[in-house]
Amino acid sequence: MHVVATAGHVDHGKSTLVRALTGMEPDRLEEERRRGLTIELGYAWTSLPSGERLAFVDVPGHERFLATMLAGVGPAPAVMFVVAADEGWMPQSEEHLAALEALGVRHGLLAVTRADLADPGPATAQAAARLARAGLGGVERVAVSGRTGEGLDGLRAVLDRLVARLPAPDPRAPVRVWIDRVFTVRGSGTVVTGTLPAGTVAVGDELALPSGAARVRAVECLKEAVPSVAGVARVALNLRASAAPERGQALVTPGAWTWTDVVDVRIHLVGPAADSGEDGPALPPRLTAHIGSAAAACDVRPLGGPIARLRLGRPLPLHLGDVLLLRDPGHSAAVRVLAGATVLDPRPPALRRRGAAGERAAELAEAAPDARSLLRTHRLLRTADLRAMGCAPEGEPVSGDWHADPAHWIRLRERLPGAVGRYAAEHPLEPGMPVEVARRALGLPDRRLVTSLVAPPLAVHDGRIVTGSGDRAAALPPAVAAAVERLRAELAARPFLAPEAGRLAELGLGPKEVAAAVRTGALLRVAEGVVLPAGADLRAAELLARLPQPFTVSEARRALDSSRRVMVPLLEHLDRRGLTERVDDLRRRCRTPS
Ligand SMILES: Nc1nc2c(ncn2[C@@H]2O[C@H](COP(=O)(O)OP(=O)(O)OP(=O)(O)O)[C@@H](O)[C@H]2O)c(=O)[nH]1
Ligand SMILES: [Mg+2]
Repeated sequence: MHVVATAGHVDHGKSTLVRALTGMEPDRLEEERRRGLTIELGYAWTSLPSGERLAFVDVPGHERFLATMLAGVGPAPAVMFVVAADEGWMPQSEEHLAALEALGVRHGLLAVTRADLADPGPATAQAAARLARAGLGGVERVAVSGRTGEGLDGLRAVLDRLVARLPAPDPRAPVRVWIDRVFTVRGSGTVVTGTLPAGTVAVGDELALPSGAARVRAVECLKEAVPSVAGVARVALNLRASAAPERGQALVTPGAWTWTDVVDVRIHLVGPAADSGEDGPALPPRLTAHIGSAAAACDVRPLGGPIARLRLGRPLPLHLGDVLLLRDPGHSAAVRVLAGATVLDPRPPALRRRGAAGERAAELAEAAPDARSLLRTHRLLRTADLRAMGCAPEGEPVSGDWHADPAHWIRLRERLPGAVGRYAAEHPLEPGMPVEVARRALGLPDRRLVTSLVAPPLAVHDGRIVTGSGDRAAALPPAVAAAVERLRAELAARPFLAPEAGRLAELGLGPKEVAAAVRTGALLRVAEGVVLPAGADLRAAELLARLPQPFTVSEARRALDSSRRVMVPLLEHLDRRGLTERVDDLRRRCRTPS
């Protein structure tokens, strides 16, 4: 099915035309019929000659109901612009056209109605010229009368050609239904209606409202219950929600949108505002932003040129490329619609430094609404972030589900070896830079990114980034190497008499230095505080093998000319290495290594 919204000056015959086309009454309220005026959005539908089904969202033309008009036009992909032949172009014609231009509506038709009252020629020419200026120059025109039915068949043919040209929406797109009506049905709870522009809603789906989750209990499309419906469609959804949904809220696929109250946008002035403006947006600082059926207070901060930052009165679920309509809420001039604002970044960075606004504007001036532009700003984004911001990731992730701006990734790759080198210089006793420290040094959000940046000659070993040169003993700082040499010299006579802790410290071998020397293989630590020159364990096993087997700790101690303090942990170390083994509580024997 297709959805077309009406537009046009008050009383020009929009509702009459919808009624004539569909046989349905778009003005449902008693008050509307009494006053002969549309107040609320009206809904009616029909089948076109081709068999395509078409639903109308009939909007009010009265200037007081502009917000309602915007709620109707916002989600509709095409418009039926109505101008009365006997009145011609009028102020709300101009205002509605400005709204269509701001929203970027590119599909529609011009119906010059009440053609039974006046020659439609002049009004058609006048309206066509205006539409052309607003980017709707290509639309077909048709003269009709809602009263006599003249021209209606032609209008139906025009509608058929219009809907045939509309782009087919993606049924797998994330759902966003801007709620335009809420009512309760006795016995079945809350029903919301709206236009589903794309994606699919099915019974049982869990969607999200600002107040929380909402389960779809039933789906209706043009008054028929259906198991599911794909956009474009008018839908009525029976919901089970924790809090009552409201008009102006959006019902969305969870996680698929960025709920945001700050966005960077490109401003596109429309109507009279465009004629008066120079090049930058001369907008008042406080406006109302409309999207879908939502209206939110909005502060405008110009960043430079057409780029501005909008701060919204409440968070809205937005995507890159969404268009917000900006309207002057207090202005009494004929046209209050001032601009369209295309979202270039739904999660913009804070602007702290002097000059940051100008830089940001320059950065966004050329930006296309795509993943590449977002990554240039955000540098690193996860797949889910990109999707929630409204774009499919391009290319392969650099690590896990992380995508990177290519230039940024190259810079990181270049920075990592320097950071590792500096760390090694500042921490000569450590075997390498902890990955977590590197993560912080590079300002990265995830350790996996660091790991992915590591390339030869760097390597990750035990949670540290090491230079893969292999000769790690060579990495021992000279002072420590010298201390190890002094220790060897001292132990030359009695190589198994490990020095006491105090002596180690005198030699310049504190716990850190010992750890480094052990790591490089210069020293052997058989127990906490018991340190011997490397290879002492193998030498001990050789000597012990010459003893009568099995032997006691005391016999071993005498054979190695050592002390009990050293001998007990040394023998346990030899047990662990499989060089000796216990025979009973007192004795051990040597094992021939297999
Ligand atoms: N003679 C004639 N009168 C028409 C025609 N179309 C509408 N009218 C009359 O014009 C008046 C306004 O028509 P509506 O259809 O309510 O106009 P509207 O554009 O929906 O008005 P709003 O919704 O309030 O903006 C009504 O009195 C209609 O009967 C037409 O083609 N010929
Ligand atoms: Mg009407």
